[in-house]
Amino acid sequence: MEKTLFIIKPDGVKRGLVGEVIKRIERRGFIIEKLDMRMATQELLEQHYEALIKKPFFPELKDYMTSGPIVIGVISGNRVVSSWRTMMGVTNPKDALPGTIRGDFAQAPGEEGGIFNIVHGSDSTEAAKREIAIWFGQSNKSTK
Ligand code: DAT
Ligand code: MG
Repeated sequence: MEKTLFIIKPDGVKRGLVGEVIKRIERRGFIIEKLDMRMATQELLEQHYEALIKKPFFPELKDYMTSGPIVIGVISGNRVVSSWRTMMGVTNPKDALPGTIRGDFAQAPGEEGGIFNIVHGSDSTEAAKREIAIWFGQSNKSTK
């Protein structure tokens, strides 16, 4: 069964959207395999967003992702990687369709620039395997 990594980012947790996001996952019939609330670390974010480290917005992205606890998990189901991406909506909430999580709950970047888009999902099955190993591998089973 295909698996993907999802994250409810600090803005999603602060705004009380954990239940809303989990409800959508369960309503769709996906199975929650793992679920944890924790603080992201700089080290894990640098591995997770490896491809973005050189981008000008990376420092801001790290600040955002460490601004509060995240809820992180693994879900499984048929074609869950692409289905979850569709459920999230596109990266910039300005373009995310109503009905998607980003389109229903997030706004276009403001003057300050950052994209606060509530959720993360792996963008391919390879990325899912890599990201699950980063966050739930031997050395990171739990922060507790
Ligand atoms: P996604 O989260 O849709 O997979 P991504 O992997 O390209 O998008 O980028 C990861 C996160 O980085 C994204 O959710 C928000 C932030 N980000 C991406 N592009 C950005 C930009 N141009 N300015 C500011 N933040 C950006
Ligand atoms: Mg991505």
